[in-house]
Amino acid sequence: MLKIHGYAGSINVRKVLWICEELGLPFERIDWGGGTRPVTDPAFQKLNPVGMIPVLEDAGQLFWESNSIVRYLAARESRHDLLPDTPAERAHVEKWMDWQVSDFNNTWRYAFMGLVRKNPHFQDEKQIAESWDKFSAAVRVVSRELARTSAYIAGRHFTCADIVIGLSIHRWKSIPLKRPDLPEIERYYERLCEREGFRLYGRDGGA
Ligand SMILES: N[C@@H](CCC(=O)N[C@@H](CS)C(=O)NCC(=O)O)C(=O)O
Repeated sequence: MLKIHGYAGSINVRKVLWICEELGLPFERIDWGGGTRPVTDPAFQKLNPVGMIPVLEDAGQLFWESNSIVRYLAARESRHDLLPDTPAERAHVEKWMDWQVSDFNNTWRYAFMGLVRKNPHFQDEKQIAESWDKFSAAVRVVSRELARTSAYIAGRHFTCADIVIGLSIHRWKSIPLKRPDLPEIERYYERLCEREGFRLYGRDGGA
């Protein structure tokens, strides 16, 4: 059976939990990080040299980086609907995944740590406001793309990219600040709520 290392509240662990639900793959989850067992433990460092969760263990092989794990599992199950096998179609899915884990991810850190995690090191009001503005600007990018596709981030069908973008949208909605009115985002969120994986691990799986 697959082993997923990482505490269940982590947004990056929840990507892996959600794709397992989409694929119908059973797994065992093992707590690391987030106040459970520290990722600095030498036993964890053996699982991932960069010391981050999630880590996926599959028949003795170790995989890390959440978006890579999502792609690996979709490819392992030959789910070309979730991860297309033609280069151009696949790149259209992957570009959103790469943007999520790099640029989009970097917008919210300060506001999320300060307002949701209530970390005392992230309480500067100006920096919270700057982070929130950047986060909302990135969500507007998603909103404009959804207006173009009328459905999902990479086109008419649900793909791996919606797992990582969907979790990011949930995070945006978890920030206790007044949000701009973005009907495309609300419709997308409702569409994602139709999926068991999002209901279990995206929407309700924590902030
Ligand atoms: N780029 C990495 C980022 C992973 C990451 O930031 N993981 C966080 C949890 S969301 C972590 O390992 N935190 C250490 C801890 O919780 O102790 C990925 O997508 O897998």
